Amino acid sequence: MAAIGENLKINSERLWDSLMEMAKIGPGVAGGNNRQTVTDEDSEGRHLFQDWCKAAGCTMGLDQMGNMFAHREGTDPDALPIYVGSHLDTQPTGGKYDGVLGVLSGLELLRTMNDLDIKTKHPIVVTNWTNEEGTRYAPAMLASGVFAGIHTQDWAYDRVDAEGKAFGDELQRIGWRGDEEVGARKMHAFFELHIEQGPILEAEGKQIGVVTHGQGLSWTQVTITGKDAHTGSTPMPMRKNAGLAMARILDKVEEIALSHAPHAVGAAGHIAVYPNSRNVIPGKVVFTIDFRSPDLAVITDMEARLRLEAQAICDAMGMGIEFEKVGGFDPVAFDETCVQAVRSAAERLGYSHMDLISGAGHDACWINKVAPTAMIMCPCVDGLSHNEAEEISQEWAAAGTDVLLHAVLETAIITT
Ligand code: HGY
Ligand code: MN
Ligand code: MN
Repeated sequence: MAAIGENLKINSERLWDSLMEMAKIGPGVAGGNNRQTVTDEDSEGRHLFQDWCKAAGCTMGLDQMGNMFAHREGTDPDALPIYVGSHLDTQPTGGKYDGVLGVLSGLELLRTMNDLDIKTKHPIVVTNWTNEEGTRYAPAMLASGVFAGIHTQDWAYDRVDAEGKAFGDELQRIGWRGDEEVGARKMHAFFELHIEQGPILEAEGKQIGVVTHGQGLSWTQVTITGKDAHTGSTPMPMRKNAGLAMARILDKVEEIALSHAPHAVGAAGHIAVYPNSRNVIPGKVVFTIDFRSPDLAVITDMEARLRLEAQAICDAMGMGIEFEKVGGFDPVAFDETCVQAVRSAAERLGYSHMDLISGAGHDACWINKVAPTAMIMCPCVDGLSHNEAEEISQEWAAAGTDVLLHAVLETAIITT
């Protein structure tokens, strides 16, 4: 077969149709998706993906964390596979493309290679990583984290959701707990296509993000203990209002993140107020602070200042406070050879591109610890994600998948 030419492209219509078909499973209430990890909707999406992969001639592997591996044979049985993929689970008010584009673009690679009867030295494996989002079960990237040896499988199985249901039990219940040992698979390389989930590529008018790094993440769960009391008859000086303490702490979180502008970010997305009754002063609040930065020293500083400032606020208000680190990973530098394969693919195809640091966390951030890894990003409209209005164009999806195809074929070595 001729060298990989710029005219070698995927089937954009077929990719888009598959994205729209998957989006019908676990619909949200505003055009997006609510297909949370190890729910029945997750299982339905997994079955559809598995059916498509089998129709494309793949064999399907499944490990004890429910990670799915659709395998396309290579010509050299001893060559380690090239893995591609992302996640099919979504936020409760998620979009149609976060993670899903990375899985279904991998499937589109196999379909295109089948159409053109392309054979490669290295096998190709398309992966669906379980519980990337970390919304129902913290932390994010749970199963890829077990695969990379970050978390033990038992610890992961014991994670509980807001209803007290354990992850391992739910994975078993939906019938997607496989037998394969997690992490036993060895990879030649891993590539992940993902929407940017930020505004940079669209604002810069670029079709492709060549992701050189991923920023680090820190999740600290804070529990404040005040005192339930009547919101009407309790005099203001007597109150132990845990909600008020949280408000003052969240204002400090904003101040701490802005003190490291322009790259650091901070917010609380998870907030639980108890008893959450209109006429009861909240005696307890539990919330999670999400700090991120490309610089580990900045993350460490933000974590330390949060604990110091929050403790001082609660001491002054006569309330108890507890901190628990519930997630996090250091900033990531992706593999230069894989990153260059992405960059040269974009150049060969004539797609506008720029180097990018990923603002969001991805399974690739953990897989980078066990295999040479790189990411490709495509723009998303207004940089919006983790919102049902998340949107991308068919052209952006196709361009990202074309780059994935070329980067993978360059790495997998075409034999015919
Ligand atoms: O939190 C993240 O960055 C990813 O969306 N799980
Ligand atoms: Mn994602
Ligand atoms: Mn996400």
